[in-house]
Amino acid sequence: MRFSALPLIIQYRVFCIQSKAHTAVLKITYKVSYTMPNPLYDALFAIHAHNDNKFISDPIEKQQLSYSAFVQRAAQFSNVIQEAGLQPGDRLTAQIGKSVSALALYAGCVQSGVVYLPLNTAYTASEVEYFLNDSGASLLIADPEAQAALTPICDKLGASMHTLSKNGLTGSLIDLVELAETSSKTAERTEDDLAALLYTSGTTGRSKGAMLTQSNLLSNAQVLHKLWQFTEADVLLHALPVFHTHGLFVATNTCLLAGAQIIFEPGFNTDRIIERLPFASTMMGVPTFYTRLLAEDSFDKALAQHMRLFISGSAPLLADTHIEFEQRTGHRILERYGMTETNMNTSNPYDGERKAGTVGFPLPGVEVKITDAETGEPTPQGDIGQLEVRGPNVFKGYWNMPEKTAEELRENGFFITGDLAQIDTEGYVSIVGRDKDLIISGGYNIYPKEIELVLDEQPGVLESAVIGVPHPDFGETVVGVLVADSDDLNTAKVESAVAESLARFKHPRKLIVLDSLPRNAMGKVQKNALREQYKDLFS
Ligand code: MCA
Ligand code: AMP
Repeated sequence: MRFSALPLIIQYRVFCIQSKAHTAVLKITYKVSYTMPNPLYDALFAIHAHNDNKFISDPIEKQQLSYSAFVQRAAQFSNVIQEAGLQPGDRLTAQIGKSVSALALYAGCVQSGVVYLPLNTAYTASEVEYFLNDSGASLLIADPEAQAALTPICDKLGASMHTLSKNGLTGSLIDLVELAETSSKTAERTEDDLAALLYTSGTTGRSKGAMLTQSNLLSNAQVLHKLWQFTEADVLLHALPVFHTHGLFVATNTCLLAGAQIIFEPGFNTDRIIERLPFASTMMGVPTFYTRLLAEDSFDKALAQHMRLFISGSAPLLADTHIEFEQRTGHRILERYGMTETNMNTSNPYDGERKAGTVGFPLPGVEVKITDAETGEPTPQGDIGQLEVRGPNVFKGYWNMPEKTAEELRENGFFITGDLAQIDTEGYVSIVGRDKDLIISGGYNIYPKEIELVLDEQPGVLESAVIGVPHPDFGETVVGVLVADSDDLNTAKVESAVAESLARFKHPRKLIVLDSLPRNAMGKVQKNALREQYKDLFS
């Protein structure tokens, strides 16, 4: 391991215990260690080069991979990326299943200095085309099943493609990885260099690429690791997708820093989770995970007794779920709040009261304030206003969108989240609403405008309004309200057109046809009235 890969504190200890005779030499080494060539790689991966503890395991199927083997695998991916001609700062897009190879690809990108752009596996070919084109990525890693649809897009955009099967075991990428050396040159990066580009939808319809730097990811992981007290004795039950901040950075980076073990599930399957829970000490999930567990009689106190911590985020956890969970298991879920652009911002305390319906306190190093949307001035204590955050966790801006960036990221470093919040007298933050037209279904963000644009194009549709309504499983779900401009409106045809262009999770679960949309005096569609009218559709 390169000496500089050791955290400074350890290096300092090594330095202190050396004999006096070596002091001169060590002083030089200590100085050299200040130039960390790739802070994220060094902290998350290089540190484990000789760690033979388990990293990924499946206690039921008796499979395991050590940290050191993973670091070697990541180096093979890094070599393949470099041999493909990608330079530090270039973008690599991946639309692949959840597998150890997917994680090693992420690590390989960090090592080679390439910006990682993971995509939801549900995205259609036309959605992938947008991301590939907008990011200017030169390499796409895709599922072999998508190869036929994506090859013409890559050809058009001048990008190369490699395939990786859902389980990460086969594909043209693996063929090359198998032949690659198990050590790789680590690209020199600074804390301010980009590590990842994660797309997040916008109110204007099309997605914006959030530029996340090495220090955005590293600083947040360091804070969470400490705050949630992760250690190498922990075993995290990981059932989240690894194409979003929650599963890729919050869950994985925190474990990597701690040297903890991960039970790496391909997705959330309630039976498999219940089977593996006895082997875990912690779990992170979206609220749907917890409501699905509570729906199982076998999920009881005995099953959860040994657990150290359950964490929830990405969508509001209903206070009722929080209370029912505690009654059933004796555990209070720790709720935290974040965004793609900011990583995590607030968290309920590890020690101390975890208040239901709140997202806790600002993380160490993160400032939050509640401001008036009109004036941008702080509101009086306890008032509801827009939530702004500032800290090392806050992204660098939107890829190639300086104007959008300037609208949401103030010059003084505060990012306007678009969430409405209030802070109680003890300092607990509550997210009470959204200043943005956003639906969160099962933890996935859905921007109504993107769906409305597709609906409005369909024959027979005069106009549309897309709303989110309460849903027992997904928290919220999508409903499309249409106004017909002729007798030609065929909702089945509208549904198949939506299926062509948008990922399944964005599809309206119901289409309703009205004579007209409710509007206010200014002519603006009153979505609140529609939400109220259809709030019991799925209850
Ligand atoms: C799957 N479907 C969905 C969703 N997921 N529809 C709406 N919303 C969803 N979230 C579709 C499937 O395609 C399927 O369609 C049908 O719904 C039922 O699928 P099911 O088997 O029940 O779904 P699943 O595979 O069990 O997935 C549900 C899930 C999953 C486990 C809740 O969506 C999930 O893992 N969500 C986590 C999302 C996440 O990681 N968010 C973090 C974003 P059909 O029936 O037609 O086949 S990061 C973030 O928000 C910030 C930074 C933060 O704070 O963390
Ligand atoms: P994303 O754009 O996918 O990163 O989603 C970020 C959004 O998810 C935030 O702006 C919030 O609206 C929402 N969110 C995340 N965590 C929570 C939470 N614990 N409670 C309420 N909303 C949340």
